[in-house]
This record gives sequence, C-alpha cells and structure tokens, in this order.
Amino acid sequence: MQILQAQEKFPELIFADIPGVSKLHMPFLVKGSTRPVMAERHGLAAPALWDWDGDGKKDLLIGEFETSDTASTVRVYRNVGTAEKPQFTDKFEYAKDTKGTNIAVPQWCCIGFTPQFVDLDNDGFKDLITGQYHPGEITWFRGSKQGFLPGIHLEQAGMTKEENSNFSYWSYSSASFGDLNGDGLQDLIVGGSNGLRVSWNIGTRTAPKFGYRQWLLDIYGDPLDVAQYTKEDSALIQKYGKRDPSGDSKTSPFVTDWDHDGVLDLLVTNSYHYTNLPAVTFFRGVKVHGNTRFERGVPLFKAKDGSKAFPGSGPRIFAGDWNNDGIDDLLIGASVPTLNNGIFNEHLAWTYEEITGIEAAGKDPGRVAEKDRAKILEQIKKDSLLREHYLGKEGRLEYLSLRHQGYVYVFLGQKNTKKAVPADTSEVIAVQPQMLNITKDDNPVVQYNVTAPAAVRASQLFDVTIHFNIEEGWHIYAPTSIDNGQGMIVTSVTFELPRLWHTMGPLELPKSTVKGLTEVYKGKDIIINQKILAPIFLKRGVYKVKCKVAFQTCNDDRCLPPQEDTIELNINAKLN
Ligand SMILES: [Ca+2]
Ligand SMILES: [Ca+2]
Ligand SMILES: [Ca+2]
Ligand SMILES: [Ca+2]
Repeated sequence: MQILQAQEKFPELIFADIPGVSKLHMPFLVKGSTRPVMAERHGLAAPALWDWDGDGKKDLLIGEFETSDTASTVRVYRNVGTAEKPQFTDKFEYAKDTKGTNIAVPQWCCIGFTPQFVDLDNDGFKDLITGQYHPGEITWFRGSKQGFLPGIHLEQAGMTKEENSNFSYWSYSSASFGDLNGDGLQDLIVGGSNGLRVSWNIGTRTAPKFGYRQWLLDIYGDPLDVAQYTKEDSALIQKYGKRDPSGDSKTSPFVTDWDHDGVLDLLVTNSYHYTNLPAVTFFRGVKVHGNTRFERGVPLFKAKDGSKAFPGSGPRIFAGDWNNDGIDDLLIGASVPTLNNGIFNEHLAWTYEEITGIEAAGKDPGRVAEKDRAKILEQIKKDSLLREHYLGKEGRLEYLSLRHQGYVYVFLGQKNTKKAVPADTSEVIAVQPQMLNITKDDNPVVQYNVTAPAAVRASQLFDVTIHFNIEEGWHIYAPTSIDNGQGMIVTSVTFELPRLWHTMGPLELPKSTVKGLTEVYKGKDIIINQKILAPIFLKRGVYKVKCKVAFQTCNDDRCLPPQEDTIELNINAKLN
C-alpha cells in the first residue's frame, strides 16, 4: 500500500475561484482490484467516460500511445460497480470497431489516441474521434447501432501531398469539437506546435468538412497562451519572439461550457515539462458578434506551496460526470515515470522534467535499455550526451530502467452556488487589418482593395483578400474561362513572398457567370482570397508581401487596356 500512497500524495491544491464552475475536491487515483487502472505502451493516458457495453453505466476508456500504425489503441475498463460509484478490476479489453479490429490510429511521436465523442453527422449516434501527430489527420469512427465503424479521415482544407508536409501547421493535431460560431455545425478545435486553433466546419449537417486552421484569439487579439511568463521570459520574447504561439508545442484542448454560462470554454493541457506551465489552463469563452473569443487563460489549480501540482507529465483532460450526480467532474490522465519494473518514482513524478532532464512523457528510454543494457552502459561511458539522455541531469544509473505508465486521476465536483456572471466584453480588441484601395484613372469602372493583417506572428496563417467592385454593364474574365489562352486576359493574382513564407492552398475564387463562350466576374462582391503562412521563426521587422493583380475590363462593346498592378503590403512581425 505504500506505493499507492506515493502516487496519491498531492500537495495541498488551491483551485481557481470561477463562478459557475464545479468546486473540485482533491483528486484520487483510479484503481482496479490490485493496482492502478493504467495505460502502458509508452505510458501516455487520455481518459474518457463512455458506456461501452450499453449497460447504462459509464465505463472508463483510456487512449494509449505507441510508435506504430496499429498500437495507439484504446483500453476499455468496464465499470463493475454502479453508475454512482464506479468500480474497476485490473482487467481491460481493447476497444474494437464493428469489424472486430482494434480501434487505433498511426502515431510516430508524442501524442496518443485521444478519444472524443461528438455526433458529427447528426445521425443520432455519437462518433469517436481522435487526432494524431503528423500529418494532422483526424480519424472519425462513426457511431452506429452495432458500435463504431472503422475509421475514416475527416476532410480538411490543405490536406494535400505538398501542403501536409508543413510540419508546424499540422503537427500534434489533438482534436476536440464545439460549435464556436453558432451555425449549428461542430467546429474542430486543435492544439499543437502551431497554437490553439479552430478549423471551421464548412460542410453540412450530415457531411462535415473542415477549413484551414486559424488561431483562436483572446479578447486582446492574441493567440491563446498557456504559459506563465516571468519578467525575464517576457524580455526574451520581446527580443527573439516565441517559438510556439500558445507557449508550448503540446497543447491539447477539451471543449466544454465549464462555467455553464451558455458559451463554450476550453480546458487545455500541455506537455507539463517546464516550470512555467500549469497542469490545466481554463479559457473562458466570450461571445463577440456571434463568434467566440476567450478571456486570458487561468491555471485551474496550483499547489499552495508553489511546488508541482500534479504528478508526471503529458496530461490529458476529460470533463464529464464520473458519479452520475449531475455535477461535472474532471478526469486527468498523466504519464508517470516508473523505475525498476514499474515502481512509481515519487521524486521523478513530482519534479518537472526540465529539472531532472529525464525523457518526456511518451518517450521511454528504459524500453531500449531492457534489451541492450550492457551495450548502453558501454556507450554512455564514452558519450556524455547519451548519458544525459538515459540518466537525466542527476545521472543515476537506475534511471536506465525508466518506463512511463499512464494513470488516471479524478477530481469530483461539487455544486457551486455562485453562478457565472456575464463576461465583460468592453476590452475586446478588434483585430484591425490594413486595406489598400486601388483605383486607376484609365479604368473608371473597376475599383478594388487589398486587405491583409497589419502584423503577423511566427507561424500565423493569414488571408490576403482582393475585393473587386465592378460597375454595372462591365466584367472581368475569370481564370476558369473556357477561352483561357484564347487571347483574353483572365484575372490573375500572384504573390512574391519573403523567404520561407508560403502560400497555403490554391487561390480561392468567387463564382463566375457564363457569358457566351466565356466565364466572367461582374458586380460588387467579387472576392479573391489567398491563404499565406508566416514562417515558424520571425525576426523583428517589416516584411514585404508583393501582390500582383492583372485583369482586363470589358463590356459588350469594347475593352479597356489591360491592367496590371503590383501592390506592396508591409506586414510587421509581432513578437509577443
Ligand atoms: Ca454520428
Ligand atoms: Ca460552427
Ligand atoms: Ca462558458
Ligand atoms: Ca459528478
């Protein structure tokens, strides 16, 4: 029993006082008959509550991680207790689809199967969904009467051969869902090395389809950030910029209306590898003109004495009702270090990996050493880098047996008598773009403007939009024209970008009108758009994005001279 005590020896925790949010009790470890209920493989654990066997009691699912096409699986621990007092044994089974195959997704680094449940096709059956590391596919196991169907990939903009190689854009695609713009379609919310982002559902009620990933912004117009910076950190960020828009490359969101004010919020975990990271960050949703922005993140809990507040690293969160009393509870899966064949190590679990230097959650040096211990002992004598890899900064030989295990902790919730107060939107800052109006003396019938952000941050995906306003009776030619190449000058928009900046996806074109043998654009709402991705590192300064716009204006009678303009957009680098 001594081992179990160490696993549950939490420091005194202080919880953020958030009106409308369940008052949380101190966490307990979920146990089977003789040991903790757990995830093995590389030891990441993504818990979820789901009535797997349909007996009316929620079972405990735990997503696992293994570098493999088939071994990032989902464990099902059946609830052998009651709905109010769940109980488990050491026995588990792997979740299978309707064909009898283990439900799994390919992973090759750092993130496991993260089960989320949402009915994406409105057929009355909730679906099981998870993201993956790279190239950022989201796998959809559709629910049915017989169970979950084999997984298929969700349709996402930019998921083409060339574009999915963009590592910072696609990597660590953890996935959660919620309708953030109130159009009745579930949007995809992802975390990862390019920040916390939303991919709008641009499909239909029965056939979801997801657009380009855009940053979720707080009310000040900044990307959501989980890190807690010191003054020194902030000075460094001012000087060099920040690598990860959300302060950590392994953010993992869970969407829920946590304070019950009718607006979706986010509970976000991260690598929990560094001292400036809280285990869980709460971002309260705020409705602004039908869209959702977020208040600055708040750590959900802290240790009273300032020490590490949660064991292990790489936590995954799930909000649900554990004991069926109608009040939200919280489940957190954590990857905890064990030594010498699975013995929980109190010191390593309660010290940030940044300090001990041991391998992060999802990596498992002890596994290699199990087979080749003698050889590795020889190698680390000669190679100090390898020595630190296996033994951390403390250099203890027993760390050669380090293996991670995934444990699940539950925070029971208690009703909060304080109701959520309406959010203050007075500080909401609109994100102001730059707009350049282009009019030419020799073309009085076509005006257009070009909009782009005034400033972007590293890794930001942004739009450059060209908006044409064409006087009645006149038209310009669409690049889709069947007479393309027959002498008429079709509308073209091309870009000259700074080094390492890239366009994402093709030019987005408006609907054209067929006119005789040609296709044309006419009227006041002709909008052409191009998505552009800023590079992962951005130095202070002004970047020139050159946009070349060419077209020919005609009416039924005559044409004006062809027009070609180069519009120079000055885009500032934002470093905070
Ligand atoms: Ca469904
Ligand atoms: Ca939506
Ligand atoms: Ca809310
Ligand atoms: Ca409850």
